[in-house]
Amino acid sequence: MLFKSTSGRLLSSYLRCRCGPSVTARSASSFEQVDEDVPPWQLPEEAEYELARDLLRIPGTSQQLFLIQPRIKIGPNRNYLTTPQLQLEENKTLVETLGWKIVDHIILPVSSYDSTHVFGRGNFEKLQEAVRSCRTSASAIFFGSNTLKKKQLAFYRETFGMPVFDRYRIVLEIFRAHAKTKEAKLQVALAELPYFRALLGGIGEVPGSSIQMAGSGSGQTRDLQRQIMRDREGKLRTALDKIRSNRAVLRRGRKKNEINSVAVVGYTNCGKTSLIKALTGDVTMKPENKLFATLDVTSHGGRLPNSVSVLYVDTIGFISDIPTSLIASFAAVLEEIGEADVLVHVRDVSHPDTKSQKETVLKQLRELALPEKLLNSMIEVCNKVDMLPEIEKSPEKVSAADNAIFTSATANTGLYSLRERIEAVLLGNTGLTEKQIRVPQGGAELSWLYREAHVHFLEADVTDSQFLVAHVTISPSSFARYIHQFRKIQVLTR
Ligand SMILES: Nc1nc2c(ncn2[C@@H]2O[C@H](COP(=O)(O)OP(=O)(O)OP(=O)(O)O)[C@@H](O)[C@H]2O)c(=O)[nH]1
Ligand SMILES: [Mg+2]
Repeated sequence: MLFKSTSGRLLSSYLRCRCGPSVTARSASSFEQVDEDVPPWQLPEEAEYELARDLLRIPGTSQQLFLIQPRIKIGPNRNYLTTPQLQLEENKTLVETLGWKIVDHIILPVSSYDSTHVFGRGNFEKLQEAVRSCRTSASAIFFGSNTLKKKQLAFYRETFGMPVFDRYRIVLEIFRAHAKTKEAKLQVALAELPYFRALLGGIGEVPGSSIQMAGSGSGQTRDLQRQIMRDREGKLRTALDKIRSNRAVLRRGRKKNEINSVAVVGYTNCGKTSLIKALTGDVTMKPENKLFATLDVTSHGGRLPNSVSVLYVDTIGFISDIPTSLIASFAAVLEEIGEADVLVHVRDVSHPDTKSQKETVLKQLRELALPEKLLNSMIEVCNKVDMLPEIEKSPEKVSAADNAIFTSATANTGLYSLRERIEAVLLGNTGLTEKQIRVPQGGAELSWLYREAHVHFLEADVTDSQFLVAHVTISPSSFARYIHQFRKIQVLTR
């Protein structure tokens, strides 16, 4: 209740500023509640968010959910790689990640996602019966698939008289709960807007809310709601643009200094953070056994066998049955993945749904329109092999590419092979080459190479003790500069 009156007060404040005196409130009390400490021209970000939630009647507290798990029997939406039982398990994990509970569930065959009921008459009656029997324990309905249409949400809410969450909403709630940095919070807020906007039109009047205006009708209320969303989007984008331009500066610096990056992607909870931690020894990284533990794009320095330094980029996990636009709204992820030199796709091959998870990631990556070269050279990593029985540890058994690398991030196995593969792909994608260059002992050439290239090791030149042979990895542009500066060089291998 406190929640509602806060929102009512803030909306009133907002109305005064945006609409001037021509818009009046039906309920004088909502205006009387205006807190003069809140400047009418500026809503605090959190309050605006709460307002949006209030408009949609999305409860903020912990929920006891009745889960409806749809089962698609035929048609293009049927996923033959998974089962309703596995989808149900994942939905339970999503809910538990929030600290909420599933009190009961039902698996029902879908009649049509285009119809309001979604299920056929007989199944719908079964559903009504099941919800009725757990009426006292359930506080909300969780429709365990994708995004419900406005009319479907409204219908289910009215039929069962409780809030209804779809899968998109649950994932957004998790994002919100896990976002720690300012950038992540802003991106989550931005990701929510299309969802709110899509639903607003279907809501009209907000029963039980103080948000009702005299003579305005639902159309005007909706216009105002949309205006609030537009204003919020503008503010969020401006704030994000600032952060993004800082990131771009950092990336340009990295490119200038020829620091290569390796983007690590994969289904949520597959072990991306753990793998980067194992590859880099970065003890500050905190892998967690929960979905969407990572919501910030972070970079971690590591070295390849040829001693080339790279930055491993940790990213947000993918998940099935969610519009790709959700990930796409995390522009930082896209920018970092798109500009990476190597893409590593990590899989949890111990997961019963590993094949379907792989397809989800590949499909969503394709939708993100990443550079062809990056996608075609992507390295598949089959992680968590320590959890697999010996007999299952082969590419065919886990539907992996023949050249996939098998790792255990926690038992530190397969890491050297992975580094070697990253090195090979990096050389192929960037034009970096390995060379042996003859340099005078103690000369400027060697210092230059140490500064501008990656020197693996030096050996004595058997033909002349005044010289050394430097084994280096060098980019085409650095090599051109080296030739320009030290014209009398001798390159032994190319
Ligand atoms: N047994 C085993 N567990 C692993 C392995 N790699 C990761 N884990 C565990 O899997 C869980 C998830 O690991 P994370 O590294 O956080 O996974 P993630 O892909 O970064 O997850 P999100 O950021 O949530 O998408 C943690 O409990 C890890 O300890 C592995 O190779 N073997
Ligand atoms: Mg992670």
